[in-house]
Amino acid sequence: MLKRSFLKTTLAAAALAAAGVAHAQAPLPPGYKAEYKMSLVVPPSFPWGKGGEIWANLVKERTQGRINIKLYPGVSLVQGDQTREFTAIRQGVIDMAIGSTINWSPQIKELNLFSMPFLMPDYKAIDALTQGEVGKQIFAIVDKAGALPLAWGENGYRELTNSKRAVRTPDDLKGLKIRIVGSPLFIDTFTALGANPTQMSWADAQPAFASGAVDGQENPMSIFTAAKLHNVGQKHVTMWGYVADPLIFVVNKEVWASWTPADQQIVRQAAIDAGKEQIAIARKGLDEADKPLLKEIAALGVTVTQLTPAEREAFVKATRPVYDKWKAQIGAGLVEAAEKAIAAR
Ligand code: X2X
Repeated sequence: MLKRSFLKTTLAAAALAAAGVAHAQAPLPPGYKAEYKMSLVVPPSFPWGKGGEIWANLVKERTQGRINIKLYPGVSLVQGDQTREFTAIRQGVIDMAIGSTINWSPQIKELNLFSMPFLMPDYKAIDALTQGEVGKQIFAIVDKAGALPLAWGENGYRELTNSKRAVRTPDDLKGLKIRIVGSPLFIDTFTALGANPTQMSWADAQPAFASGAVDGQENPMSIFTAAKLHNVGQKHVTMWGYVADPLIFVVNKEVWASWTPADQQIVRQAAIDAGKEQIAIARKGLDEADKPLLKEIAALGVTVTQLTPAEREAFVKATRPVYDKWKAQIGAGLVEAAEKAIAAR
């Protein structure tokens, strides 16, 4: 008897609790997960990771919590190996990501387009590609490779830094051990310049700078400041603007198919809105005429070398054979479409 009334009370309490939960949060549509995993290389203290936070928050707000996204910075879902990220998205180990074209280029050779040395001279040139026909072609290729692309973001212009000396000429790079990531295109570029390139993940790179195992690297200034690379010996910056890596917002295709059309539309629009905001954050301090971010970096005790057009041209010339070789590998048609779009910007 006692046992039975206890059971009754417990059941009633459970029913009430369930009703309470249902009141606060409508039940998820069938097939929805309680949480989705978003992969990122860096956390929200970097403009790139901030883009992930903005996207996740917009989605949560606009779906009233139906789609709840957790950030996994440090590409932790693939144990820090950023060049395996795209495969993991395709396979469903990762539900969604904002990834650099560099990190996915081992799987999608056309993404090497953005790593072609000195292809994009300025921000307008990046926009001419990502916001135009070339961008559409690239999205079709990413889609075919197995993940659904939704929007563009930007890591930024990758400037050269090192611990040894100010670099003004290809000769100054001779013998410097430079950390690179991603595709063999980077090995070719730095070999052509007389440097000694070594491939390693971002996770491994930072201790390697600190210990002096490598002399230099190339990354956007927003990464330089957020990671405080001046504290790990990177005291010389050369603004050469040789390559910029866009970011692509993607979703795993099965995850996408599991959402209602209305929620798909919300996730897509949120990615576009977050991408726009993220690009503005990534360019802050660099797209103004006086580039105020460079003054801040110089104030950290860093030498900032700005090349004259003639000095820059020497780097262009030295890497031209690499450009020509990779034009064929990427596909001459795509590269020529990019060259035309940039010329017409
Ligand atoms: O590893 C890098 O250099 C980084 C953080 O820029 C990328 O993920 C491409």
